[in-house]
Amino acid sequence: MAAALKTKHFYTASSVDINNYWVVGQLLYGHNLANPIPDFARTEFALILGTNPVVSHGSMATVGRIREVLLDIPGRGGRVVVVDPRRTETARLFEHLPIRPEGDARLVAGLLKVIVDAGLVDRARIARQASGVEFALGLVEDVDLDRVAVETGIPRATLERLGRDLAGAGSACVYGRCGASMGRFATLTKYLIDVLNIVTGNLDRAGGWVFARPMVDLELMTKVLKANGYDRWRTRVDGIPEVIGTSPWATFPREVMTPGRGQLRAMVCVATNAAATSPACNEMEAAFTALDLFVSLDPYITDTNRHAHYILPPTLLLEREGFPIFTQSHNAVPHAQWTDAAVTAPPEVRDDWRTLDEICKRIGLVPSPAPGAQLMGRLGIRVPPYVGIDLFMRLGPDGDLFGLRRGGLSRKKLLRNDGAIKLGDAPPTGVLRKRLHTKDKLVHLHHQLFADELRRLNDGLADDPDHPLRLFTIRETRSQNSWLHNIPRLMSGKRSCRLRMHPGDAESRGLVDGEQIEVSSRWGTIEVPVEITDEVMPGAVGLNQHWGHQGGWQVAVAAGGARYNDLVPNDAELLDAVSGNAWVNGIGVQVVPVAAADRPAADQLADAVPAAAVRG
Ligand SMILES: Nc1nc2c(c(=O)[nH]1)N[C@H]1C(S)=C(S)[C@@H](COP(=O)(O)OP(=O)(O)OC[C@H]3O[C@@H](n4cnc5c(=O)[nH]c(N)nc54)[C@H](O)[C@@H]3O)O[C@H]1N2
Ligand SMILES: Nc1nc2c(c(=O)[nH]1)N[C@H]1C(S)=C(S)[C@@H](COP(=O)(O)OP(=O)(O)OC[C@H]3O[C@@H](n4cnc5c(=O)[nH]c(N)nc54)[C@H](O)[C@@H]3O)O[C@H]1N2
Ligand SMILES: [Mo]
Repeated sequence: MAAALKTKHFYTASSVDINNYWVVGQLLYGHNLANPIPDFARTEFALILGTNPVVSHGSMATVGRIREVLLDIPGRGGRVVVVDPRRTETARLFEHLPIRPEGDARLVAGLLKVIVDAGLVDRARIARQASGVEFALGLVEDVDLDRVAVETGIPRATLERLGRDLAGAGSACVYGRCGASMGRFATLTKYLIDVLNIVTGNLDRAGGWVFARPMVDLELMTKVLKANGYDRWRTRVDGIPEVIGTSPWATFPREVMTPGRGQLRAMVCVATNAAATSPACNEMEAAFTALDLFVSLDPYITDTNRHAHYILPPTLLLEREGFPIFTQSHNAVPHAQWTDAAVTAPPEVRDDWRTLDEICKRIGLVPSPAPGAQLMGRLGIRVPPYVGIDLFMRLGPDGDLFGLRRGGLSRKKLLRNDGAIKLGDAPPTGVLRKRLHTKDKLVHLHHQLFADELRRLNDGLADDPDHPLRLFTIRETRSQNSWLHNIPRLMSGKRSCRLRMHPGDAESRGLVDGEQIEVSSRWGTIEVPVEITDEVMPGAVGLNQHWGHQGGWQVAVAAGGARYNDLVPNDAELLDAVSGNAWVNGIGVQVVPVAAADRPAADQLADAVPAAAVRG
């Protein structure tokens, strides 16, 4: 639909946490979606930064039973090192290396420096895989390891040992996700992580940094549709580079509020609660309220679409046919999946694609980027989106070639096979040249912008003395971002939104466990209770994501809590300038007890919650 509208006002949740991957994919491997995955099942050494897979089950790496797969690494004599400001559910099971939030770019640069200085880089091997190797290695020449130690909170000796161990491991993979992707240097961090995987000789090697074997080649599909790319145009108000044809959510409020040609006046939202999940919630809400037309496809009345003119109900996951089009690109065990509806949907709901198609019909659009579909659409033939996916799968390397290849994949065959077929035990290796989209079939490491980013990192990042604690997000097992908070069974037991703080930081502020506190950043203030725990490192504080709901979902609203993203800025100069990812983790906050005079008000607030729910 966005392609048919030829609009630049096309936004996705990836612009909060994944655009850095899309940019590095395009610059290094020649395609946004060409992103290697960690080969945990075969590795000797996994270094994981800013990810809590025991809770999240991984991201940009689709690994079934990921906890067991990781536990098997030390089980067979290998190591897993978890870099995280909090002793998470994952960190508890392995070696934990606490890091100050937003310290990752420096840590990875420091590890590279250690490895280069120790002469552990096999330059000849790497030159066969990549160009610009000297540029990449030269970047870390001036890195000061003592400064890295201060900025990361990781002692220099630990850093040096880690670098040498990583380079010396028979195979290793370095993997960074949300905690390493939602800061001002998200793309630089991701770039350095890939460089580290490459210069340690782990690219395209078993147990290293490998290319998954998907059921549908999304890289090819998006290429055919000319959808992939980076910086082909910039956003109207802030001048932020486009990433795979989309604009960052953080720029949305200014696109609505700033008059002029191209001003955003109407919005269709599919499956997002952006007012809560994107930076600067209040500005997001004001923008949604200011639209001439706001249509939301969502099963709930959420924080976001309570401002909508229309809310259209979708079939839900188990009520519709589906295939994991996005996550299948990162399958650690090659397989294909296509499942049928498991339960019958109520008659008044529709699949999201059908609702969009119906809207498009009424405004004379064919919602497809494919010229073939456009042509058929004009002849009155509407092609469901799965037809295109099935076509690509059937013509793909494992496809049935419309009957020419016996036992090959098709939608029909998968549906007949209980929805899934395994295609192999592990991702293929030795496929680099085949998988690269660059003309010379080399990984391109030379990009001046990363040198500029590193300089920006070294010059900037002064701590704000008024907001000395660094805030980071806590994702929960029984939530899916913002939207499982309305299910009574998932909300049962001891669940609450609270700020986790180290005992030393609490003591210096005179805070007691459980007391109501005020958390403020330069951009906002919220109130929550504090939990004092040495799970969190000194100087950092952790807060659940996406509580403090408003809207018609009464259980969610009654759960109370506060919105993390009220504290988060959306200023253009505070985003990751390269990708537009938001600065969510590592923002400076101050914490004080709720003033004695305010206490009755806070109590009243608690009493008022059920009333708010009823109003909703
Ligand atoms: N149960 C559950 N599963 C989910 C989701 C969910 O909400 N609930 N969401 C899904 C989605 S959309 C995604 S993208 C994935 C995300 O999957 P993950 O990336 O594994 O997600 P998180 O649990 O947020 O892990 C981020 C970790 O980074 C740490 N961290 C924060 N700041 C920093 C930092 O500056 N440096 C470092 N090194 N660490 C830091 C946090 O303490 C946290 O443990 O999970 C998916 N799976
Ligand atoms: N502070 C902070 N902010 C973050 C993050 C963080 O770690 N910390 N994480 C970021 C990340 S990784 C992400 S991915 C974003 C997520 O941001 P969003 O995608 O905006 O968040 P969700 O809560 O997943 O919203 C999903 C919406 O889809 C609806 N829905 C569920 N099923 C269906 C369906 O079948 N059809 C339709 N039409 N709607 C459906 C749900 O009711 C819900 O309203 O948040 C980001 N924001
Ligand atoms: Mo995400």
